[in-house]
Amino acid sequence: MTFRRIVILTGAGVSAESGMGTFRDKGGIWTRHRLEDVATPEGFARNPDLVHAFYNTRRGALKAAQPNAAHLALARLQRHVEADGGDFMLVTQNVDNLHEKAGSTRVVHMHGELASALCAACGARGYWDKDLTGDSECWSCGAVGALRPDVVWFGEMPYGMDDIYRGLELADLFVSVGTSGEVYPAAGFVNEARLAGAHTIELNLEPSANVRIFSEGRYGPASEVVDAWVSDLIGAG
Ligand code: BV8
Repeated sequence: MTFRRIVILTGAGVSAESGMGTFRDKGGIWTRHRLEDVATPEGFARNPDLVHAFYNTRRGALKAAQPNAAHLALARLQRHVEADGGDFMLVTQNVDNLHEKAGSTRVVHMHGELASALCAACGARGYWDKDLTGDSECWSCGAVGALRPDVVWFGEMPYGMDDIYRGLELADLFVSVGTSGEVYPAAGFVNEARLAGAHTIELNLEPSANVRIFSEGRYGPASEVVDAWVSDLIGAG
């Protein structure tokens, strides 16, 4: 079965073996930080220094983090599909840059990126790889103290939704990798894809909340399962 229009959705599980934490596993990020305090606009308004520290720590970990075999396999799949004239869209809930480090291009970061800052005063968004503090100055408008992490918090509109829904409408294959299926609207994408007639596959450490919606599932560490699935689909790289 050859697929010509593929949409991939990844979550924290694809980066787990690269040392970036997941959120809802044992010892996960939401077991050590209250989501309400560090991943909502209200939490940022209440205590910006706490939120800056939370994201500065994760941004600081980016430099040393390396992509794993799952990221590399997805980049290989994109090259193969596009060389064959097919369409490939990689949507990630992750704010790390490991897909890019693995060679993926045009990655849709629906929840934003650690290596980007957003100015609440002028709306500028741009590359930022240092710590953000209340004294950081906007490169565009010069405002001091208006810069925030360019990530999508709970209650905020994810990025790229129009492009994502268009991709799901046209997809003949939707693959979800390393996500618990707990956060919307990402957790609803498999339904959109099914309605469009796409074949749907879940590649995860264990069955997610959405397991019954998928046509097919393969379970185990992403570095093994994703690499094996891509090799089965297009041959070993
Ligand atoms: C919004 C910020 C309006 C950056 C994050 C219904 C419809 C619409 C909205 C809602 C709804 N119901 C509730 C809502 C509101 C809310 C929501 O979903 N709440 C949840 C808690 C119920 N959603 C929102 O507020 C969203 N905005 O709705 O706007 C709107 C409405 C409609 C249409 C458009 C807009 C905004 C959500 C974004 C919040 N920001 N992150 C950051 O700090 O990172 S979300 C947070 O959870 C993370 O960013 C992460 O991306 C996301 C999802 O988590 P996962 O990636 O799945 O990670 P998790 O730890 O949960 O799971 C890891 C998985 O990996 C597990 O399955 C595990 O088994 C597996 N795994 C582990 N190790 C491995 C592995 N797999 C393979 N290999 C391994 N080695």
